[in-house]
Amino acid sequence: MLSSKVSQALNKQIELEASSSQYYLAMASWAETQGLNGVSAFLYLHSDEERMHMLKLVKFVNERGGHGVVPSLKQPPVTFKSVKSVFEEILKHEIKVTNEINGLVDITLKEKDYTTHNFLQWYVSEQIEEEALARQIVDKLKLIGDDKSGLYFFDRDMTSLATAEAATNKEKK
Ligand code: OFO
Repeated sequence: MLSSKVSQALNKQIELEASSSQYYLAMASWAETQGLNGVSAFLYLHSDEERMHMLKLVKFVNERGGHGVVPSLKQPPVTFKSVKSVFEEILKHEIKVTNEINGLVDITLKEKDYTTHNFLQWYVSEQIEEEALARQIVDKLKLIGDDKSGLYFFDRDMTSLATAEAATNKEKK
């Protein structure tokens, strides 16, 4: 049985994962309108992944006698300055998520809830991957700078990355 403190903290995380999904969905839709099909494919997938993170938490909370609450969400931005700014935002957002997960882990230790602590280890590893990937993409975009043909090839590479991510996600489920 979850303590009310842990249950509240997990529900806060449910909200954060749901808003991540919504945020990345807005980015995907914007990228699609810019003709960046590889970038948008990657972002649509990333949005789905965040929904899966949320769902995993909802199910865990319910299994442990709590109630996973579906949150109402703020509207994410509609347009973005550039592809680089999109991935910089993602990196910033993922760093924030990592901090929140660490805070959650800390709460479970204080509450001596070792089951939830164990469950959260999946999120700890996931955050390492998510931050590393975002960082790698931002670095690539820095190299490309304002080079239009560089962006064209970047978008093409993102299509392959999206395909590879889709295969990894299937394994993770
Ligand atoms: Fe759920 O990992 Fe990103 O936000």
